[in-house]
Amino acid sequence: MAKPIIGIPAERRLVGDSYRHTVNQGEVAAIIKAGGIPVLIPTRELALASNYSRLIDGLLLPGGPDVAPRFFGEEPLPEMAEADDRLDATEIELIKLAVAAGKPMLGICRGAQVVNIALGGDIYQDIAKQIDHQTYQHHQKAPYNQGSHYVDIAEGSMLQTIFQGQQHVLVNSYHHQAVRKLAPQLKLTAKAGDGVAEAVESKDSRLILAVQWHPELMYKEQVDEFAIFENFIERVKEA
Ligand SMILES: [Mn+2]
Repeated sequence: MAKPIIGIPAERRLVGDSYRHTVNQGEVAAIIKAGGIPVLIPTRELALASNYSRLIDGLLLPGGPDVAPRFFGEEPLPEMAEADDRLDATEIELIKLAVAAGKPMLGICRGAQVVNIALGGDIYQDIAKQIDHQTYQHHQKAPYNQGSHYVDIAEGSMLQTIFQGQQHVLVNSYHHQAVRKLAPQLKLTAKAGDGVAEAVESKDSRLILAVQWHPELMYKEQVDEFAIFENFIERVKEA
């Protein structure tokens, strides 16, 4: 395969006095460095999701706002932050289409949550509020290119290969939501010492890897974090 086309849903944001479709520079740059061609997907036109899905070879689900809880059958708690239901609906549709077409996915932060929701799982709307024991600081105050808490990586996972057998890895953390009930086709492959889910993967294939942390903010200094993107491009090429 020539350089694979990687779709990245672009969040709508108010910048100054106009709305813009935006994607984090780190994700665009990491995909290019790993040998892919990023294509930004607008997220106001759900009806075009199938057209975009046919255009791409792989789907990167980036960080972003909270997912509206109606997509997993709940009402919003007071701790919910901003949500955008057209972004949610577009990403959920793109994920279902990618699964149906066997197009590999990489989820980052919100991306891990929305993949789990799209495939039938759910999330904590707010981990500090809803987990009944003291959790770590998952919204770190340290600079985002620094690791702040450790995660434990599961035996036999893609992450274990990516991190060359290391079991205990320092990652950054910038989230207040997390995967709760796993979708049937996913398995938990990393968690923090407080029990918070930090990565999920497909059970029986190499279709999905999604991490709760932000490798796009660490890959310049950390080769193992860049290996997450290299692994993604490899998976896309072999699909
Ligand atoms: Mn975390």
